[in-house]
Amino acid sequence: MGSVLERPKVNETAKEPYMARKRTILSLLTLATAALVTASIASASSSNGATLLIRHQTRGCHSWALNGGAFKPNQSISFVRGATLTITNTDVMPHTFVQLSGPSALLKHPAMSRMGAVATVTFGKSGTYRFTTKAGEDYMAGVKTIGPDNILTLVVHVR
Ligand SMILES: [Cu+2]
Repeated sequence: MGSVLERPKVNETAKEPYMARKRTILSLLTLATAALVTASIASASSSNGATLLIRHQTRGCHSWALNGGAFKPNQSISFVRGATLTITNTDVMPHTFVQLSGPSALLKHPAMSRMGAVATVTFGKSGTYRFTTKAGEDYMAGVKTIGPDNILTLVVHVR
């Protein structure tokens, strides 16, 4: 730019706004690239699938865990569009996976009515989906639990 200032020709000063614009466009591109990198980091935490395991436990009767994480009745996860959640029910009672709100998810075999039954849910649209399960009666008599049965809830955010 120093040489432009040393030789102030009319046509070269006319270039200035163009050059300035070009720099602005370049820095916008840099920002856009940074945004894309940020987006891909964000989508790394919003995966394209997960597993959800329902188990029996004495306190609260049942709980569930995502991807081998902590068992707790209320879970949430972020997915990219097209992600599939695989649910396995190892509880001593049936659970039917039920959608409460959000865009319609594709549920396959939601009635998990034997030990080890598997359901899948596929998320085709962006939005916030809410689920619970409807628990049935124990498969066998004499199962003892402490406290009221947990109500399992799952919130799924899809980008
Ligand atoms: Cu249970």
